[in-house]
Amino acid sequence: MRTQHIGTLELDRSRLAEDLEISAGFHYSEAYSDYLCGGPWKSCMLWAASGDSGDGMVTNYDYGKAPDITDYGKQLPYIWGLVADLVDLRRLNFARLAVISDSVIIPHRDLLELKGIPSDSRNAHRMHIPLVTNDQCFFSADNKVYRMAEGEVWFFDAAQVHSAASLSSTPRVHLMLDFTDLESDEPLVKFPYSTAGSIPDDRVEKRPPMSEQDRAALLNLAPLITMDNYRDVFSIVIKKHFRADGGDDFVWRTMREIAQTGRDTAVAARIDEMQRYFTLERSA
Ligand code: YCP
Ligand code: CO
Repeated sequence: MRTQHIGTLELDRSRLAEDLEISAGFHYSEAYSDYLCGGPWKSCMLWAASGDSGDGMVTNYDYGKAPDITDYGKQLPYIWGLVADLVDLRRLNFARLAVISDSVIIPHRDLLELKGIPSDSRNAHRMHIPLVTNDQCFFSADNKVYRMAEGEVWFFDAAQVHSAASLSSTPRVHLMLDFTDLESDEPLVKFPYSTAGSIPDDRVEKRPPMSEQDRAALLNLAPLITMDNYRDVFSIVIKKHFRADGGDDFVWRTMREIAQTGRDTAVAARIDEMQRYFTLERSA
């Protein structure tokens, strides 16, 4: 399903705040933090196989067991109620809180590591519902940078190369829901929606074109890039992508160019290897 906004929930701010305060005491997994440059990707399972919150790596759950609410989910009556009222729980594999601040996500595709899981039980559709966000939180795909607002329900195409950023110290909290494939025409969501949409124009950031000066300045990192700092360079390049339009595939293209122009061939090899891992193949 294409990334699109399909509806909006009216959030009860005070009940949400109560749940979020409870969730502050949870143990969050930092699985997948290698996808980020900056702060970690913190997640907490509210619904997962056998109701076991597990370690947060979706490849480490037993897909033969029915998913159920976890002890964390049970402690968040308001947030869990939002999920239970909204979606078809029979197809819900995972519901997680996903929290990031001061961080950017390396452009990647998800679901690549799930090919070994039977097609009727693996994650195939994702939804995002921002619970707490701010104007420095972004997503990107297809060289579009866009924002989701609090309470909005989005279908999210995780099979497409995407990136995200939370460019302030205020934590961004999203509900992230993963569903199995659709066997029938039965709707995933209990309100009327169509899947014919796309990212609304008014959510797309109007970024200025990348200046020649900025491009040159980024390429001037080539003599500096080493195995010690290539993730810092990644962070600079990804942040630049969220602020200015450098064209299609800007992040990977620029990282490859910086690495290949640099002195250390090991760095160029690492960037190639990362691009394969994050966007092409990732065996379980
Ligand atoms: C995301 N994808 O795009 C997540 C982050 C890894 C998987 C963690 O938000
Ligand atoms: Co992702």
